[in-house]
Amino acid sequence: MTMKRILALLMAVMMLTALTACGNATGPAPSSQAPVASSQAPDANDPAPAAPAGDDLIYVGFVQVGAESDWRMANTKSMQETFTEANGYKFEMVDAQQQTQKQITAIRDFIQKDVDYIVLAPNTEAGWDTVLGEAKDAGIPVIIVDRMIQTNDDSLFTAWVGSNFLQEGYDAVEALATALKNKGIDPTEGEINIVTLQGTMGSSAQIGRTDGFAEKMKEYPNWKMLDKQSGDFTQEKGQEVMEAFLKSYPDIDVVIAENDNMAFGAINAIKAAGKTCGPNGDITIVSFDAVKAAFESMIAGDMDVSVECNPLHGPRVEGIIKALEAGQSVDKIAYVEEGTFYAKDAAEIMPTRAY
Ligand code: GYE
Repeated sequence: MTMKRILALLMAVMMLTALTACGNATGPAPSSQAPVASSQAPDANDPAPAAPAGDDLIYVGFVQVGAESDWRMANTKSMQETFTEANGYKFEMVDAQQQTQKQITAIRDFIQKDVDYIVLAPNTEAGWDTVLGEAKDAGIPVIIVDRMIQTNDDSLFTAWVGSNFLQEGYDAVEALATALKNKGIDPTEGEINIVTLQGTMGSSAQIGRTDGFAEKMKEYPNWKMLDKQSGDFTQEKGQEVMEAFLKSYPDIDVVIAENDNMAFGAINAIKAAGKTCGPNGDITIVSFDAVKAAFESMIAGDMDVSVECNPLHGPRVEGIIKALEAGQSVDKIAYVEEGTFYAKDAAEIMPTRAY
């Protein structure tokens, strides 16, 4: 047990003794917004005694979006492999099945359990102020990972780490221009008909990718966005939406899939409709994430390009927690570096990929 924790425990015992002596357990709720954690002695109105002796684990409650995609599974794995008991953590994860309301309930449960840190991967951006205010009042630091929240009060979270989704949207425009050139098509010539399979509406990954693409594609006046619809980041819904698109639009040149799994669904739909896609096919497939299965799809000749989104946030979140435990300040906002991968390079790069 660390010295800090021995002291914390001692203080807690002293406070409890004092409490029992005067029998007064009322008083205002603690409202410390400083990113203090398990090492802090409990407030006098804390109902429970301090952690049992020998328990010096840092208690992390992780509110995950769901299990909708390969990206998400890699993200969950990264968190689980980082926050192990051997590394000094007690880790609990809630899979919110892509429901923001379930995430809000999960945060309230973690507040009840008095975790040391709440790590939140928000499903959608809006509506967090109340529940994060409750976490703040309870003195529990909130670290946001992956997608972002919308708020006017940035004291509601301690730090955020994730991807620059708007940049990814811009990158997808360049990715499409290059993918077209790679198959001998001049991206500035002729009408290029595009459909987009959007992610979960209202999530940062959807908003950034949709907006970034829309903004930058203005550089190509010959590109036409025929339609956009959400496939909720899943292969199944991606396939359904693509089937409907293929019925409505006989002349689709490009599919922008806001994640790899929806692209896999779209590819199935395209093949089932008797059409072709990929570097040697008629329909160009641009995707996001660049998970291993996307490399396989590029090697198989189905997908043209994937704009990378890195899910390995476990060690990044741990870095933030370690710094906070050591009383150091942390970056409020930290972006992850990302690249773009084309079918022609996929076989060579695939063995180096970590997810
Ligand atoms: O692109 C998608 C997942 O928020 C970056 O969520 C994440 C996205 C990712 O379902 O595959």
